[in-house]
Amino acid sequence: EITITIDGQRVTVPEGTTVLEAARKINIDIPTLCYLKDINEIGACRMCVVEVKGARTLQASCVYPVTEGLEISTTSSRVRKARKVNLELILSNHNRECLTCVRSENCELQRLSKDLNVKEVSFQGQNDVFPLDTLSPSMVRDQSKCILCKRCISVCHDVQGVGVLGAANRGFDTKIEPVFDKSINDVACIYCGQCIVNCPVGALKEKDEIDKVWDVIGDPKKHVLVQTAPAVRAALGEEFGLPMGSRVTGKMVAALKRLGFDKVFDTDFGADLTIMEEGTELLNRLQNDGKLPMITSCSPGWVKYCEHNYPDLLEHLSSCKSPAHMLGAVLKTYYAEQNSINPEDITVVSIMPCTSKKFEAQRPEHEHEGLRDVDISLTTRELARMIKEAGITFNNLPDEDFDHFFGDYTGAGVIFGATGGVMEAALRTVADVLKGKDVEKLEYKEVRGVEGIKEAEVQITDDLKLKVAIASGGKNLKAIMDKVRSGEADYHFIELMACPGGCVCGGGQPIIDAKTKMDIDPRVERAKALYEEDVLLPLRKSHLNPSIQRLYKEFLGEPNSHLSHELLHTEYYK
Ligand code: HC0
Ligand code: SF4
Repeated sequence: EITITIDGQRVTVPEGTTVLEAARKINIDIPTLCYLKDINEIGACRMCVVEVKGARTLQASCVYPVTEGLEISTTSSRVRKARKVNLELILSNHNRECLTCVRSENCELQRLSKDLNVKEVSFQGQNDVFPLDTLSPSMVRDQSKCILCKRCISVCHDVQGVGVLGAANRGFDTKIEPVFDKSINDVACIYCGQCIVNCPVGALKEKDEIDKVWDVIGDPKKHVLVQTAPAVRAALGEEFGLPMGSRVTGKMVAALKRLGFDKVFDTDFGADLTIMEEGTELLNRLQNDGKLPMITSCSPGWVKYCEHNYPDLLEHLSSCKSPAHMLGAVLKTYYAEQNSINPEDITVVSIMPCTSKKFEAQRPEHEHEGLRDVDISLTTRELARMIKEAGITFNNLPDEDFDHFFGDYTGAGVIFGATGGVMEAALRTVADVLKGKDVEKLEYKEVRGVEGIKEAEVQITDDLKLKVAIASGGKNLKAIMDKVRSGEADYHFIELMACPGGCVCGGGQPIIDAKTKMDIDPRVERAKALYEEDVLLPLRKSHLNPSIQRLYKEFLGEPNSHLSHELLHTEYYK
């Protein structure tokens, strides 16, 4: 325990605390910009400088550890002046088209300018002209807004284990970019969007496809179906000022109906369907000496990561398409047939917490007889913008229900959005199948939680103990995959998700500023919303979904049937 004095107030904190954190404890909010807790603590932007008694120069409080008796001033005129000069220098080189910026009102730089009372920018910047990098199907880089905070570099390298972003040149010419100034499309980027959700400004953003969706909705010839990923309901409310972790399933459906979609379906149905297919595939591999461990393949960021880094291990991936794509494929066949609609007139829009899903939607593997499984994929943020553009007062909407059949889902489908959820959903079904009865146990707490890597052994029957692993966040995927490659991983089944915490914290979710993330863990809050919905549902096992049962009876036959393989499975090669 160490006691220091900040602006005349005494505060006692554990050793290893920084001055920035200590100040927060006594409600002093020192400004920061490059700071990202545990990820980018580099003291580079110098917005957080403070005066330390006895020290000659101002110190960056985000990296300055407390020592007994330290005396700090956070508001002296020297401090205030230095911060303003630093901020104005950043602003002088920043493209300040705030009115039309996607991050307007959710920009840490804008907020800081306001908080620090900056009234004019007294420096003349270089204002270099940079072309937008729009080549990737998922994201856009706008160098003119980059403030060189390096958060994206740290996230991409240290959290995601990808490392395709770096700093080039020095001094005024410093630029953040992929190696050799390539497009993000031409490096091993997995489009996870973690750099986007950690960018304080608008230098990185998803590729906006809202207008495409408005166009199809407005086209009388098009029958437009929308589906929502499990994790969207756990975060969309944040865009409308609701607290983190608010579950807005019913309001989200109501909003989608008002936007003009012909039917509002749920990716959770696809998740239940995936459990049928993937569970059966797992049992087959177990019984017939198939490739083990089997690894989930629903996170397109993870699939791309595997293709770039473990092409020799692609056989471990389940052949199942992701839930969103399974649903798309049955909408363009069974649904089209049932409703006598020409599948070519159907547009499937998916609302996803993910930027990589835009890439997945375009993959050549994901079509059937020339029809795309998913035509357009929007992020949670894009959906929020559409709702705002339509003038819908989201918070006053009533709760409405998904449309029948493809909007019917179980609790197992809902929890897919949190790390460990796919595993738990699979265990619920596999246990029933192997025991030949409705097993009472529903909750597998051992696979829940936000740790980056989880391992568990689950006794399913007397002779089968399933060994499973779950990981989220690229760096953790790497740790697991290195074990698989070296033969040390004696698991049967592994769930891997590219984003830390799983889809609830996907790169397409509402963006939470660095300050808020010091106090609240969105992985925890958003996951809670999903587990809450799971408990509320009458059915919590995928195979008990009556609409899934009917789909097999009337259309697919049985899991892993010939037709299932044609529509719902694929193979990845690189
Ligand atoms: Fe996910 Fe999915 S759970 S990847 O994390 O499997 O994006 O939410 O939609 O497809 O269901 C994302 C979330 C999905 C899919 C589902 C899976
Ligand atoms: Fe790195 Fe993911 Fe951003 Fe690509 S999308 S640059 S992999 S953080």
